Amino acid sequence: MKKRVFSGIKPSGSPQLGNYLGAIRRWAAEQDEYDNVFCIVDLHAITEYVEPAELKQYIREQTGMLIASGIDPDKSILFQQSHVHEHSELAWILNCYIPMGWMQRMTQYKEKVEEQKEQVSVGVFDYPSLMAADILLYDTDIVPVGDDQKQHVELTRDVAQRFNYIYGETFKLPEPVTGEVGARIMGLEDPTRKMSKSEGGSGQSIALLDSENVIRRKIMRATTDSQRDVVFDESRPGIFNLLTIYQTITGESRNDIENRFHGKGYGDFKKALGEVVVETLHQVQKRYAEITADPSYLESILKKGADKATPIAREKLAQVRERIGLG
Ligand code: AQP
Repeated sequence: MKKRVFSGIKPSGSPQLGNYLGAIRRWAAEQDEYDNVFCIVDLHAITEYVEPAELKQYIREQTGMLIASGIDPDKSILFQQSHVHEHSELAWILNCYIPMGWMQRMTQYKEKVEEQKEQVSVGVFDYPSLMAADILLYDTDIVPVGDDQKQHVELTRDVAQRFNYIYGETFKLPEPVTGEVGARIMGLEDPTRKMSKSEGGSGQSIALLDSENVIRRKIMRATTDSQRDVVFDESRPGIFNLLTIYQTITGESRNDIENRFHGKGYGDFKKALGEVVVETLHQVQKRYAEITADPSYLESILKKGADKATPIAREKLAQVRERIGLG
């Protein structure tokens, strides 16, 4: 029996290089090793306002990009979260077993509160409960996450344990797994903040659909420092991040990369990095254009995915309802 992996991606913007290097590329590479469930988590995307037309477009982009990056919808389950209503229902049930204090400790929530104060939505607060439902519905063994999401998987384990303790063995406890290199790609303008979709239009993020020239320009303008040596030095976050991107894509060792650019300046390195990124994304973009040429193709993939996910989710939810006396 292969281990089951649940991976979610939020259609809150156009997918960006951090999503690709930290997550999607690895999901595709490890696809045959596991029994995979890939979910376009649209209910998570609406925790912050997104224009309806844009949301639809982002759902298409995420789905298309997963397939263009090598996810095979015949081998794996690939579906849209809101098409399987059991996610919302289990999230509500889990809410009733999660103490407020656990949720208040979530770093992502605390960061949003810093930015948005009392305007932060209840959905943002409750995000980890919905994420726990996503994972637990499918008896997930492994959740591959960037290190920013690890805390949410820990909370998932905690609530599963609490439920199992009260009602008997119901949920499998998932393990979070983070890749070592590329687990956190930082922004190009401000390398102290992570690259994210919501900043796709700026120089901070490289969108997977950016043109070759835009990619090169964003990299050439990336923030570095006043030094010259192209070395992995964590105290210089700009160049360190660019080198990490280079290392993640090429798979070369830190030593080899430093030797290659020894005696050269940041300009030469950035040019080389631009080419490496363009080359990688070119293949994905080409495939994406082919997939999206037929407007109904992605819809049919998501429909088939929901048809595969629903019976699994329905069975688990029925068991939960039975256990708590709602069945
Ligand atoms: N900068 C990043 N470096 C490495 N991995 C990243 N991931 C996201 N950003 C980086 C990983 O991509 C997967 C899908 O992420 P998500 O869409 O579910 O949520 P997110 O982490 O909130 O992504 P964004 O791009 O930062 O979106 P916004 O701007 O909407 O918040 C996850 O495995 C994530 O760790």
